[in-house]
Amino acid sequence: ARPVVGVLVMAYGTPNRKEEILPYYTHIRRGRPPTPEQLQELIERYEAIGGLSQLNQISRSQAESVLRALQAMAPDVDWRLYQANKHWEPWIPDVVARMAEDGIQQAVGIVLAPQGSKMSSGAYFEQVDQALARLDRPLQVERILSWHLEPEFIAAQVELMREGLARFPGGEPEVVFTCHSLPARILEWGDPYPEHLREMGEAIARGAGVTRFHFAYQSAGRTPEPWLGPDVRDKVAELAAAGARAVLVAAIGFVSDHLEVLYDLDIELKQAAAELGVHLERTRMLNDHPGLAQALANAVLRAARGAL
Ligand code: FEC
Repeated sequence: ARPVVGVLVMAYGTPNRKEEILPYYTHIRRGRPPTPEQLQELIERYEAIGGLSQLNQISRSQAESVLRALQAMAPDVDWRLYQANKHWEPWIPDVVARMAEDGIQQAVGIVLAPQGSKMSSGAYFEQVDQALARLDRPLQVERILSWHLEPEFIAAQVELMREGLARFPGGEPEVVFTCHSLPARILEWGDPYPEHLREMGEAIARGAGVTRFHFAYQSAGRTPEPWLGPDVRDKVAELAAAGARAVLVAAIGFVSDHLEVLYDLDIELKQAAAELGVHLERTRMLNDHPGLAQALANAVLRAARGAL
């Protein structure tokens, strides 16, 4: 019989209905409910992008494409797909429990965000570990903590970068690569997150022949503690002050169209740039790009072959 391998594809998660925005926000805040003002502000951001985010649908579709790529590359394995979310259903701990109930003994886990950090991909695997600790049967999960330099991923990003550059026929824009910000205390433990952003950006710039590029963080949490910077809004203001009139932002820390891209960049940042006299564009997100599924499948296959 073919060996059975579970493929646990983990995403951030988003509410599926408006009534779910409050419990979702409360979960992100580790159980502390937001104030009515904070909740209202988040509802308004969702309304500005059409009511809700399509992230759950996109994540599920990406996971299904990974499964198809694995089946095509390695038909000698019986791949079983499990998709789970960090902040909304299907919850990671429930899905891990279901894998065990289904008799899965070997699995590979991967997160739909390329770079690694104790506070990003690491936090997904903490949820996996908590679920594993409660199981009464063996389930081995190989962990892919980052896949930011997978060649198929970089190639796909290079293609989207070239397409973005073509929107500036007047000359090369300043390129700004972004990732979601994290609390700056991750630097105290030598977290790889900032280095992963830099490595991804450098590889994409090299592939697309970009000569002027910068790094920034976006969407920092609304908490008093310091977050990684520079914030992308400050970076664009700094470039504008230095005379730049054209900026291309590439949100390479994300793989889908979701709130942090469609609102924070396409609405908020574009408006701030316009006020500074800057023409700002954003490269498209990978979403259902076949290169993304292939990159993830390659990483999963390598991890599975190492474990079998
Ligand atoms: O489309 C959607 O509905 C979901 C969009 C979404 C993505 C996303 C990705 C990441 N986050 C990361 C870390 C944090 C930290 C906090 C935090 C807060 C929020 C809030 C919303 C939200 N995040 Fe998120 N994040 C998305 C949505 N995130 C909504 C709450 C309101 C706000 O602060 O804007 C702060 C928590 C706290 O207050 O204690 C930390 C990281 C990623 C990218 C990697 C990944 O996908 O895991 C890191 C998509």
